[in-house]
Amino acid sequence: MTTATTSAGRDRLRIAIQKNGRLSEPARALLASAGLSWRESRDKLFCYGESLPVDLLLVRDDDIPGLIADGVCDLGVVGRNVLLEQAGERAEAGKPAVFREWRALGFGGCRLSIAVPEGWDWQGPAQLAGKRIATTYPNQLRAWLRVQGVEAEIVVLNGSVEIAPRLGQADAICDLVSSGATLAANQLKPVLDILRSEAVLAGPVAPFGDVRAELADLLLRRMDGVLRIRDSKLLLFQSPREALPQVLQLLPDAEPPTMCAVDGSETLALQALCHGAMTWQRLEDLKRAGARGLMVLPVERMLA
Ligand code: PRT
Ligand code: ZN
Repeated sequence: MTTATTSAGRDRLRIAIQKNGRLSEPARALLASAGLSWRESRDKLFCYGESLPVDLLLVRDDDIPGLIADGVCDLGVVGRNVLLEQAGERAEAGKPAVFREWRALGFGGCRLSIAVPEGWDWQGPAQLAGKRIATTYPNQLRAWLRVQGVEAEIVVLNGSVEIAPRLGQADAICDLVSSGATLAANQLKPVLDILRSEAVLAGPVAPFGDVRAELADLLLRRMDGVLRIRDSKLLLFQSPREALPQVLQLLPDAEPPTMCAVDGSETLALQALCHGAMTWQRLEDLKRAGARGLMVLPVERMLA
């Protein structure tokens, strides 16, 4: 199948997501909150979009950039670490860029870090010169070493990178870290991050030239709405007019509030969309500043 025959003229949008793994549930949840619903095929590899002509293909995360490059899928939800690694691989091979990050999605957060044995007295990247570094991310590591002007040997492994130093295969590693527990269990310590990663919506570099452009636009608008309000709350309260400056100072993450005067008094009724966590502590601080009748409401949907 060529790119032209698989992707040209399709009137449904096809999104690849991870079948099983860290990103599969949050990716489905995000797409569902953007109003998509599906009927799953018996082999559970394909989900036929029912509410919109947007289908899902369930695959291994590492296959997603290639599926976009080949035009088999239009969009994909994948870790930035995977997307950049495969973009780097294409660039090294002299191939043109065909996929890129469209949106950061705010889940699946981790770092691609250099980690060294706990006993090392870490002085900086120059210490890696002449050392062997094990990784499953050779392209990103190579690019980083180049920028640092450090020459080291890259040992490419397919997994279990964290045990490479103990097995004598490498002196240091470059691997994904989230809590750091895996490194600690292997007597390693992270010393610097070469990438901050999270799940991203990946898509082609070139725009779609058919009905998929409208579908992708619609999906992006809805996803943006979902992402904007993910941790947002609607705060309703009243405040004496003179206390307003102090009260608003405690709401730096709020959109400009809507306010109206309560009839015949110096009291204002306000509603503000707040993007940060609305903790008890924060509500108590607002009350001390003069706010009254505080009410925190969940926000389900928003269309800017
Ligand atoms: O089968 P498939 O190929 O689809 O899945 P996979 O095993 O390759 O991927 P999966 O599900 O493990 O990870 C998918 C994506 O989740 C990654 O590409 C990252 O973008 C993201 N992610 C977020 C992580 C982590 N956090 C993470 N902690 N991917 C891997 N890890 C590893 C880490 O390297 C360590 O070995 O999990 C282990 C635990 O980490 P600590 O630091 O919490 O101990
Ligand atoms: Zn994988």
